[in-house]
Amino acid sequence: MKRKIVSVLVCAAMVATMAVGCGSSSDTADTSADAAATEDAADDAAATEDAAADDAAAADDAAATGDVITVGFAQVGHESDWRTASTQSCQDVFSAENGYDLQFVDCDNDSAVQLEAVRGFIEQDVDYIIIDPIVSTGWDTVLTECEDAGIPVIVIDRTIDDSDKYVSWVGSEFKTEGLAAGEWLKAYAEAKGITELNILVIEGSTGASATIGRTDGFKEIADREGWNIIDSQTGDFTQEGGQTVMESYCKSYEGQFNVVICQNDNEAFGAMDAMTAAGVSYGVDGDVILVSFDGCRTALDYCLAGDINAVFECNPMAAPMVEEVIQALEAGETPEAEIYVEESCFANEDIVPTIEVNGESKEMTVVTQELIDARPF
Ligand code: GYE
Repeated sequence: MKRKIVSVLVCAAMVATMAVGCGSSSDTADTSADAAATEDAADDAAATEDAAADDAAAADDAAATGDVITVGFAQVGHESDWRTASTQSCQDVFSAENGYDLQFVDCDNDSAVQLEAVRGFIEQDVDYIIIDPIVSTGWDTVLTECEDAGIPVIVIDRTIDDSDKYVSWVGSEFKTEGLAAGEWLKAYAEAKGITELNILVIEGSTGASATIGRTDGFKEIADREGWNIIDSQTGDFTQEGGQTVMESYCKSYEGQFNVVICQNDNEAFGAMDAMTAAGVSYGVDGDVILVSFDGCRTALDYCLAGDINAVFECNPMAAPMVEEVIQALEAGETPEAEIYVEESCFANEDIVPTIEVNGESKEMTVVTQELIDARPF
């Protein structure tokens, strides 16, 4: 099977740069910085206007020649910051200006709604269907219907594990993210002289491949190291879910835990509120090591502030890669079957420079304000 790894960050940065025109260099001398920034801003505005005019012209051309590509996207829902960024990325890429007619359905984390959405796209006879599968199973029947209708399906983000009737999948290695969190925790505890780890996990939505992969990866390290995972319950990838689970953990396991692993940023925000309310300290100066996955801007703000110790990135800006797949199909080419996006790992402290995951060395990037400011999501 063909496998390709793409740095979405680089692509996302390119998109961001294109959207705002050429940014000013941070090396600009202080005295001229303001003037240069003003000039840059004017240039940027002009560039943006030109780009918008070009896009509108392209859209008119596409409409005139009947070349508009209709894409149906069955999105998981709107449960997290990550999801919001993913939706935005798709809407930006599959815009009218770019020659697309995007039929977007927010499935509100309901698998039945998602199946219905896909069947609706078949009825509308869209050109392509993009699915971010809420759960990884139960797909073969509807994908067979897509195949019978001759509509290519592209899977984004979470995986489908019980059918291969789709062209390509574009997303992240969730198990690797879990392994990375485990390897970092091992090295961090050693560096801090912490000998006993008593861990609470707040899982993502049940049946989602992101949850399954992160759980398996982290557990593999925990089992290898003989750590105690006290409990592991779903917070459904939401802030509210994370808070509710953490409130109950604080009552049930008072004084018994020193690590909380949240399988996404928003759960970590909820867990922080619950721990604060229960008088439990967390983060770099606290009693509890707090870890999250995703790495959207707000979570990195908390990491920079020391409230979250480490964040394992999951990159939501995959839509440009999906567009590449569609463009390959339009050109009669065979796209890659699996396209993995590259991801980083972030920490507040500079005491674990690298970790080894799947036999490869991965850098732990220390979060800075500049890094957050430059972040596209
Ligand atoms: O981690 C979470 C979102 O499927 C990778 O879903 C995605 C996950 C992400 O709700 O924030």
